[in-house]
Amino acid sequence: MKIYDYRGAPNPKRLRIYLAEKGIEVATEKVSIADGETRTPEFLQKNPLGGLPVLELDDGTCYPESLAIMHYFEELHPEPPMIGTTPEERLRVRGIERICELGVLSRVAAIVQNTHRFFRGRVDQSPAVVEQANKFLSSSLAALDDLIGEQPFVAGDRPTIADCTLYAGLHFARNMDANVDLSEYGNVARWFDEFGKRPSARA
Ligand SMILES: N[C@@H](CCC(=O)N[C@@H](CS)C(=O)NCC(=O)O)C(=O)O
Repeated sequence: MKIYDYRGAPNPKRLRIYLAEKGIEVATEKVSIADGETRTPEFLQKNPLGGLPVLELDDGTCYPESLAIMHYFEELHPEPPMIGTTPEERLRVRGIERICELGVLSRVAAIVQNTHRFFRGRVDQSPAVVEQANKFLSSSLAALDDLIGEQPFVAGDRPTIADCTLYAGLHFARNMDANVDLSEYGNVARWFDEFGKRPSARA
């Protein structure tokens, strides 16, 4: 199997963080978003929406969607558990992960696409979209700040898929100058600093 991957993008990064935390090694092949390689007819056959990451199994079948790929690996390799060990824990972790993706990573992506010079000419950049995204982002960060509290990880005392998604989202914001100010969210800021020291954060 192999993963089609690109280092400058948040969804491939959250999968790499997850795999590093699990200690799972999978071959990767770079597909450059910057060079338009996700939009070639060959790549669109692997994922009609052109997004990364994509998991290709040994029989050649291809599967997009980072979260679905994490769930697949979690079923193959349940240890260490990164979604929880009981139905209630999984319910809680999955819900928090959704806040991290829909409230943070996706909002950061919208801000970056509508402000960064890389996307000028590729996207019809709109200040109204940035304003909306910033509002949703602020309320999501406030909710996560309360949820994290003094816990070492986003969903408790061990890393989960929620950490992978939140770290990839905030790391993308920092790398792409999205001006996400964490000073009002002290618990998120502390967690971001601490998680950033883990080897998986450099994956
Ligand atoms: N929901 C998808 C999103 C995939 C996605 O949009 N990936 C971006 C990078 S973060 C991408 O590859 N964009 C390039 C393109 O759309 O051509 C996932 O979680 O994997």
